[in-house]
Amino acid sequence: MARIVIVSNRVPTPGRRGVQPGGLAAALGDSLRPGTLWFGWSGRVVAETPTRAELVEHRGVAYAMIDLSESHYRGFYAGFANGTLWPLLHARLGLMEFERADLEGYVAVNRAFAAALAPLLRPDDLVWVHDYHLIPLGAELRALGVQNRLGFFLHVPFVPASIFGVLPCADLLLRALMAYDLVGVQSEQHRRDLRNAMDEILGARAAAGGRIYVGEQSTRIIANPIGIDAAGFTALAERAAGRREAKRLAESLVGRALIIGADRLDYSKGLPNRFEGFARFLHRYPEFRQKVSYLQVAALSRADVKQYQALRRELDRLAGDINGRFAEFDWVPLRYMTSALPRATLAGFYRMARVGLVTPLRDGMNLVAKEYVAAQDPRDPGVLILSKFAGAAERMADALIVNPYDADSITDAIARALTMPLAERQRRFETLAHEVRTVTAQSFYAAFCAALAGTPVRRLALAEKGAA
Ligand code: GDG
Repeated sequence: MARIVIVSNRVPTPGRRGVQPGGLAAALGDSLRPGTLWFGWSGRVVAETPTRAELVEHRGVAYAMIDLSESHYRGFYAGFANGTLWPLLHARLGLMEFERADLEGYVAVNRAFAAALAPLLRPDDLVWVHDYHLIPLGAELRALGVQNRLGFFLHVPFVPASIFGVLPCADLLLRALMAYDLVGVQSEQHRRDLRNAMDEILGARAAAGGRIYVGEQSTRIIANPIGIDAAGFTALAERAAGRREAKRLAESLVGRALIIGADRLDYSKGLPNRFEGFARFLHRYPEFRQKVSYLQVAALSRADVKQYQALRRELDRLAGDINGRFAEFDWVPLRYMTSALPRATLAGFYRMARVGLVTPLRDGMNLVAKEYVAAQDPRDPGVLILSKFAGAAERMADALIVNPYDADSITDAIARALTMPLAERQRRFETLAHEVRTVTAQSFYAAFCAALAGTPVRRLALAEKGAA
């Protein structure tokens, strides 16, 4: 079998899983096989970006990590990736900033990644590049003569062509995607949006087998939803429910129903809207006061990007408002924390929660929705409240689906979840659990690798070989 080479912006610190929040590392970490090479940024910022990666091996997996210079880090990571592309792809044009210098930094880092990765590649490797930080990487590898099959997966949503076209370099990025043999996105809707953007912005032509052409280059776009290690997560939650932290939380609840949310502190996750929905719940359904506790874990993320600092201030204020308005001397309705919990502790807390609140304004998939379901006790399952704008909603219609822009829809869903009869909770849980056990981290990984292995060898590469 061909070696799989994973490339992502951040390489998880080998042997240190479980504390860092973030969907990509969680899902890929669950599927890694010995023999795999994982390449990416070390997380270190140094004086100058080196030309070679540092290699570390852990449990048969090779990790190749490269440091970044301060200016590369700023332009690439804080600038173009998280100041331009992240808001754009989450349809938040008002938060998007564009600077040509940042784009240059973005391309320069992709070039540096390609130069450090190319010498590590073997001819048969399947190279699988992840996420919006690395869109140009494939084209940079091709420019160095790399002929391997190259795949790309976008973990975040794609947007309609008219929104993507706002980006001054929209055509450059779409053309860069054409350097890959296979492009995966999370949902059918994102696939349609990307296909339309290829048509409208690049004038792509459809060909046999679902492939599209732009000039001589061809690729295929597939919807390949990501999942979690469902069996592993259920076992983790079962074990964690008996541990000290779960007992401490249960004691602190004194019989109140737990509502839980766990997200990176990110504006795509709709936390202010969720807090507003909860505040209205306490206002409109006063009979539930004293009867519920809402725990929101909002682990700090990208704290050096200014939009994230503003969001944090806003949430601090909203949390203070809610508790100031509704708390009583022996009851605090909202418990809001910005530090991350260990993964096992979180799993145990999900299992105790009567309601899981997952209300992003837009999300590629959202793994918390799947983790919450996997953690439930089938005999007495909790209820998932899920935003219609999470990729997860496409296949999880048995959650209580809400529009997070309408705070009252969150309010009503909380009330409905808290009063839902056991039989209905069980029925909904069964179909959701079936989905979570069917589309897993492992099935995601295997399906993408099989589809990539099945793509034809590049026509361009063959022509080049023939010419040599
Ligand atoms: C991107 C896309 C897509 C959260 N708080 C803590 C913690 N977490 C973990 C969760 C989950 C992960 O972080 C978050 O994953 P999501 O999928 O919800 O979101 P993103 O980080 O935005 O991920 C997303 C994903 O990529 C995969 O393709 O689904 O749409 O945006 O695993 O449990 N983990 C720990 N402590 C916390 O406090 N340990």
